[in-house]
Amino acid sequence: MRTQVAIIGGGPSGLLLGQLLHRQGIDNIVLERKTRDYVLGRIRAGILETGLVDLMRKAGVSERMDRESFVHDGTVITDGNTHFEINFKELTGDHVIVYGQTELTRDLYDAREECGAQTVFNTENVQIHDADSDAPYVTYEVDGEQHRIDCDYVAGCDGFHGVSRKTIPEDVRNEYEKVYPFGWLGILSETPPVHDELIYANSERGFALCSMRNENLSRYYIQCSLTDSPEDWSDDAFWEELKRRIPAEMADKLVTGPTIEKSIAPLRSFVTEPMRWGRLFLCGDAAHIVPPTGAKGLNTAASDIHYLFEGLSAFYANGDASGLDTYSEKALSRIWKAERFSWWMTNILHRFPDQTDFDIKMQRADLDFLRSNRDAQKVMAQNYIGLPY
Ligand code: RFL
Ligand code: PHB
Repeated sequence: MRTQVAIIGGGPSGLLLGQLLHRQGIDNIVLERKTRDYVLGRIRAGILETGLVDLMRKAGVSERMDRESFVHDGTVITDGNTHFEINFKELTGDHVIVYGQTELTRDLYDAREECGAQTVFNTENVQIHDADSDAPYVTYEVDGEQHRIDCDYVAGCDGFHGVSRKTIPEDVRNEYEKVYPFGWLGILSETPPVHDELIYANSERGFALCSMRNENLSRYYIQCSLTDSPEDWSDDAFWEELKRRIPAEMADKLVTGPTIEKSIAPLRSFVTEPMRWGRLFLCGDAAHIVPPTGAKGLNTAASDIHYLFEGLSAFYANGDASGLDTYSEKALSRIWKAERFSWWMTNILHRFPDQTDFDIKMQRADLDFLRSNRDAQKVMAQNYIGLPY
């Protein structure tokens, strides 16, 4: 088989790139290790920046998102029993939207099927060959049978555990990592959200987040120990702990009910440099991870896709390779700022096991400054709604 761009990974990064390229008449094949249903079963991000929304529109897949998503003009931050609002709209003129990653991915799969672009599921043993030559190719197996795709470029969109990043030789790769000493226990429940904006809560008992998917679907998280497993937490225990971590007036309004999903995610900051090696380009979680506190994971994946798409479009339109040559530099410059923001949000809102009284005073001072200083709020809002591409 031959294609112009071989895309490894059928998560949001790979699918969005595939759709943008397809609209531009650039042939591509997506290789996905799992099934469509498996990918759609993963409950992940919920907050989309305008940059990602615009890319979905450009890819022609925004119809349902435009209809069903919810605009959020601000967010609430709590410190113990007190709270304050960061009003994105007033501070920046922009907003974020709530639209689940699951729905976004479903829209992209539907569009891909509709336009007849090729996706191969259940691929095993994917290998990228000769990425540092002019003639790269990808091999993989399905049901024990070996296949080969010759291509011009390979987009490594296969997430943190994929093969693409590891294809770059170790002596070329620089990896930067910070692993946090706690996780997030997340639940989904068919209950109305406790508030119409997200609540990021700092409490003595640890962090909590009240998020949502729609008027009757809430997403809540609490900071938990890395040794916990979801089975350790009954629904009642989860709700009780969440109530203790948010201000009493909010806890009183919380509607509880059975959970329909419960999982634990570890928190990590990670960046690999460079994001390009020869004709291989890394995008999204394959190249970088942020702790979810700043809601930046999917949104940084989107900015990578923007830069790569612009580079590939210019190359196929008129042979101009300058966008591809500067891909890694441009993507990383934005990534590091999102890394900083996510790290900062994580630091000011969580309890750390080795935190001293001094550290807690510093956290309080940071929150107090944010509560009372409009410039600090503006910086926070600019980062949250997403830095320009
Ligand atoms: P994905 O989604 O991991 O998709 C990679 C795909 O590649 C496939 N794959 C392979 N395919 C072929 N061959 C191989 N060898 C392969 N190895 C892997 C996988 O099966 C998969 O389908 O990466 P992608 O596309 O870069 O997307 C990144 C986002 O999924 C991720 O950054 C976000 O979910 C992070 N995130 C959030 N991001 C936000 O922007 N806003 C949020 O509110 C937000 N909340 C979250 C989050 C992530 C979370 N978890 C569980 C990590 C909340 C949570 C709890
Ligand atoms: C979510 O709704 O899943 C969500 C929202 C905001 C975050 C992280 C996760 O910062």
